[in-house]
Amino acid sequence: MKPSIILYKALPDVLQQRLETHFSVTRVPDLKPETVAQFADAFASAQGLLGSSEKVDQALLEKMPQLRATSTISVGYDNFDVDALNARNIVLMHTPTVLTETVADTLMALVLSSARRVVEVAERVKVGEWTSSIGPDWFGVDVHHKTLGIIGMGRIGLALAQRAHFGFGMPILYNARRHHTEAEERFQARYGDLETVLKESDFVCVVLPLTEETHHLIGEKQFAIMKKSAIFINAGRGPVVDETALVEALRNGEILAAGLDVFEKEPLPIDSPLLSLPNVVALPHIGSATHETRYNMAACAVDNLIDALNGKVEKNCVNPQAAR
Ligand code: 8YV
Repeated sequence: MKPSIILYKALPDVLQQRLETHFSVTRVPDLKPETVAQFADAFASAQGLLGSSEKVDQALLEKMPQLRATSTISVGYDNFDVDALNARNIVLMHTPTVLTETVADTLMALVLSSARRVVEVAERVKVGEWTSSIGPDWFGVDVHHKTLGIIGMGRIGLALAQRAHFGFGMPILYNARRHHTEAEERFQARYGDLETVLKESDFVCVVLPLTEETHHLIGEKQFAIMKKSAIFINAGRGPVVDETALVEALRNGEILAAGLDVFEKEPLPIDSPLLSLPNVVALPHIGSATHETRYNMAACAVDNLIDALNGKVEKNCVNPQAAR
């Protein structure tokens, strides 16, 4: 008999079929308590769980006594209670490599659009404000050869450094838990403590996962030591930044602008003060959102679940020690 799994995210047909050759699949719309109650038998017998974005916590795990493997269509897994998974020997698989280049492209898009005010001036063209040759009120600031600060030198930070160094001649300054030899050798990246990176960078790019240590890592004090001309970019996880402090820093001119793909609350509420600031580019968490990459992430997550339920956790597993 095929093992039973719960699928809580739509997949392209070909991937859904691949999943069905290996598993008996129950497709549910989400992981809300009322959905879990409605499909109680399927949750009770499921050995695998596949989807993305929703909370997988103790309360859900209690409804899934047979669960052996979870597979998320994302690199980030802050929505999972990993301690609870470990306590039950449930493995967690993720998709760390397939989205790296696409997210780095998004970061470069945020850098360029914030510095050159692309969104703002394009809107002005659309409402008919381009009536004579443009003056300084349309100007942005240069990107090339400015110092790019990267906080978090993981795979995505490295791909960003590559683009900035080779494409834009930008000196790279970075902070991470440890020195990154490859970044230093290939892109002449310079290591600095957090304060140095904040103080000396023209662009401060946060590419960090959300953990207890990174929650509100960037707040009032950190914005205060950035250059007044600094542009702040976040495409990791929203709660790494104290958004109230960010709004104040943007309003008070402590920094020049911000390019954001992630927020403390997503979807970003329409009454967020960030949306009334002209010097903010706010994207709807599109970091990995291209047709190609989202397909590759879903395919990777499907393969990860097949591997995990066959006891193979050498690749893409967050907690291989939990494998029984
Ligand atoms: C995901 C992301 O696409 O991978 C991540 O951690 O933030 C995005 O690439 C998003 O979580 C939706 O699945």
